[in-house]
Amino acid sequence: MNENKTNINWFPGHMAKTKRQLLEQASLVDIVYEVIDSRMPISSRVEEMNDIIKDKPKIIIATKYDLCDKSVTDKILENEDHVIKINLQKDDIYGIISATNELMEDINNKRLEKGLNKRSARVMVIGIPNVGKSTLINRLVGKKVAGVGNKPGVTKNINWIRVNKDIELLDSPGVLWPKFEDQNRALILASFLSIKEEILNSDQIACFILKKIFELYPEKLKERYGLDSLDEDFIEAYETIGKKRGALSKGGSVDYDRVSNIIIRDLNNGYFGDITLDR
Ligand SMILES: Nc1nc2c(ncn2[C@@H]2O[C@H](COP(=O)(O)OP(=O)(O)OP(=O)(O)O)[C@@H](O)[C@H]2O)c(=O)[nH]1
Ligand SMILES: [Mg+2]
Repeated sequence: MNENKTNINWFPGHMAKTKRQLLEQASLVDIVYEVIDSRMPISSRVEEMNDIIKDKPKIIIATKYDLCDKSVTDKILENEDHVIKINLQKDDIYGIISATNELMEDINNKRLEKGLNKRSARVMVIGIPNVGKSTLINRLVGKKVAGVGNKPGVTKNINWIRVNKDIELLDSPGVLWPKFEDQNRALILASFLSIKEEILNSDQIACFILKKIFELYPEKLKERYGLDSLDEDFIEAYETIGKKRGALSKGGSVDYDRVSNIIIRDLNNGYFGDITLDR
């Protein structure tokens, strides 16, 4: 692994600035939506969440529920308090709205007790890259929102957009780099494109995907690529997949780079079927 590249993840000034901004933004909201990916309901969690939001209520929005292994993901999330599992591309967002209203009612009751007026819920979205933050914001607002898609560390203004008469939303999400002390978590995150190839190369990621699927869902590997087993150095597997998928270089030999990309794409397009990589 290239050391310069590995450092991108831990650019301390950048990290500190992002976190400071997030702390500021979080101090303005009543409720936080923590967006996680249902296919990695442990690995995609925001580690510093409690530092950032203190004791504010939070709703976990587990996106891409359509692509995950439901029984595994349900089990992992069963002890969490407010969880909405959702396919953001199809499902209605009513569950998110009603969970928000419910939490806000408590907050407003406390305000009333203190002699303050009731007011709209102010919420913000926080999550690691590629979990569906922008999609969620667009769904809530009902149209494409300009501030959406900002990269971490970019200074932006605080803009509130109205979701409905009871809810206001911060227009840009808080993005945090995931932490990964262990290689397994880094590879799961990379498999689902939440950390980019700056940190791990596509061969490493693709071989990890093959290994994981063989371990957890061997029948899916057989179905997709006709593989019953995995050889230790993945060469036979790459040869089989490359030939099957026509990933050949000009000379007719298997193009390993292309095979790696096929494997990563197949996973992310849901072509192996429903998969959850965390246990
Ligand atoms: N199948 C499926 N795809 C989803 C779902 N939610 C989001 N996506 C897709 O996931 C990809 C990433 O979604 P984004 O909304 O761009 O994610 P993000 O968190 O804003 O990503 P960054 O801005 O890169 O941090 C897009 O291709 C979405 O269409 C879902 O519930 N199901
Ligand atoms: Mg985005």
